[in-house]
Formats: sequence, C-alpha cells, structure tokens
Amino acid sequence: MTTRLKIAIQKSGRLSEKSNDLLAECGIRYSPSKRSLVAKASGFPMDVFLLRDDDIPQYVADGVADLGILGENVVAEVGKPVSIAKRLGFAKCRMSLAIPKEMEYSGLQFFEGKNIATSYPYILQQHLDKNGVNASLHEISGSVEIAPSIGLAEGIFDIVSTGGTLRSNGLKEVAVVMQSEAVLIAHPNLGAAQKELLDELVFRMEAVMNAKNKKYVLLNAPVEKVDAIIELLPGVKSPTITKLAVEGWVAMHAVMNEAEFWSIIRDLKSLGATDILVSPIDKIVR
Ligand code: PRT
Ligand code: ZN
Repeated sequence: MTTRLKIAIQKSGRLSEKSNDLLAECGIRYSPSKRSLVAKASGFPMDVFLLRDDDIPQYVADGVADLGILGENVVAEVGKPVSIAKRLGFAKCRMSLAIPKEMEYSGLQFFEGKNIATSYPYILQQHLDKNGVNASLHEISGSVEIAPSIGLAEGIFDIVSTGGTLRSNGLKEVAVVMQSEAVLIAHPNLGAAQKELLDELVFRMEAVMNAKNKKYVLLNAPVEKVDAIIELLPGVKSPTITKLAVEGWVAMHAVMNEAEFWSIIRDLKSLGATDILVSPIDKIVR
C-alpha cells in the first residue's frame, strides 16, 4: 500500500481559505463532502481532515493526522507535543493585553490582583508567572473585548490584528505577549515514508512562498545604460540580458518584489528603459 499523508486543516474560519489556496498552489486539490470530515486529495498522496482549529493539535499529537495547519497561538495554548515544520506567513496576528483606554498603565504590575478575561488562559498564565504577577483569569470563549464594559474584568488578553476591535470597545493595547502566524505542524515521530512526503510538501510550499509578491520584470534598454540599470535592480545576481534585433538595444529580465518595482520604476524610465512588462510568478525553486 502506498503511504498517504493525513493533513488536518480548519473546516471554516479565518484559516480555511488560505490553507486551501496554499495546498492548491502546491498542486493538491480535494473536494470536501458535506457528509464526511475527510476528503481524498489528488495531485499528492494526501487525505485532508476538515476540523475546528482547536482540535487539530490533538489529532496531530495522537497521530490520527500526520500534519496540521493552524495558528501558532492555538498550538501554544493547547500545549500538545507537536513540532512546527514550517511557518506559513499568513493569518499574522498578536496576542495582547488590553485595558480601558482611560486607565493609566504603568507596566505588567498593573494587573496584580486584577481580573483578566481571555480565551487563552494557558499562554497568559505562563506570561504572568514568568513576570511574577498574580491575577485572576476569567476564561470566556468569545466576545472577550466586551468583558471590561460589563464589569467582568479590568483587562483582557486576546488576539489583535488591526486593533480596530479594541478601539471600538474603548480599549487600548498595553502589552504584546506573543506574535502568531499560521504554521504547518507535524506529529513528532513520523515514519520514514511520511517524513519523505512531508519533505516534498515543504519543498512545494517553499516554492510557492518564495514567489509570493514577486514579479517577473522584462524591459528593453539601450545597451549603454545596462550597467546603470543593473545597479538599480534589487537583489539580482545577474539579470538575463538578450540582444534585440534593433542595433544598440537589449532586453533585460529580472525578478523583484512588487514594492521594489514601484520604487525604481521612475529611475528605470529616466535611464531609457521602455516596454516594461511585469508579470506574476507562480513558483520559485531555489
Ligand atoms: O471554528 P474554529 O474553532 O475552527 O475557529 P475560531 O473561531 O477559533 O478561529 P478563527 O477562524 O476566528 O481564527 C483562526 C486563527 O486566525 C486564530 O487562531 C489566529 O491564529 C488567526 N487570526 C489572525 C485571527 C485574527 N487574525 C483576528 N483578527 N483570529 C481572530 N481575530 C479576531 C480578533 O480576536 C478580534 O476580535 O478578529 C477580531 C478583529 O481583529 P482586529 O484587531 O483586526 O480588529
Ligand atoms: Zn477555534
């Protein structure tokens, strides 16, 4: 029997679409069915489990699934023995303490003897212990940000992304406890065959991630400006240069970040570059 990798991803929520997209860009497709929580993938020997994110660490720790994709914050909170195989760069957020905006904040000691509402008691308790602060934690599963206004707690500990939710609830962020992003986790003792498939999956994910926000830029330039243009091209070891049929002109090809492109476009033009084409890149294998 050929080995198959079992991966657990979030069924529906903030991570599901990006997790799906990442697998699809790695050539792995599946169609979830309403009746079953497992879907057989094509393009890779893989079965996809669709779960609540909080359940993923347990499945992976027990070896029911070999891999999982979820937020680092949940991995840290649940505390199951799993290893992080790859940081995936999406669903970035931070876990922060916040208090009503009119309160004065002097440091973590502010929380001494106070009540803090959170859905992440484990991460918070560890942070308070490390800093010698005693506080009472109130575990609630949702709408943590309303706790101070209803008198349940003096502060909260929650996920923050833009900070808009805190602001609209009259709160201010006073301390960042951890940064988080989506991660690929793995069972700590994968078999050799599974390990080989994991390496192949990580290889594909890296090729996809290397290409994120990268553009392939083609331009025509007068031959005497080539050196000056090379100076401008960021992080390029040796751009490809080909002769054009027209005497004294070359075509140059390079890979760069979108932001870098916008920052040099005016200079490229003033050096005489013309017919500048910019196209997306799907994968970069280094
Ligand atoms: O149903 P299931 O249990 O699977 O999902 P869930 O409801 O537990 O999680 P979900 O889908 O809301 O989030 C999944 C993961 O996304 C989290 O564990 C984080 O790793 C990550 N993530 C990234 C976020 C955010 N950004 C985020 N902004 N999770 C939640 N939020 C919340 C935050 O709590 C705040 O209340 O979004 C609100 C808006 O944030 P601001 O600061 O942009 O206003
Ligand atoms: Zn959850």
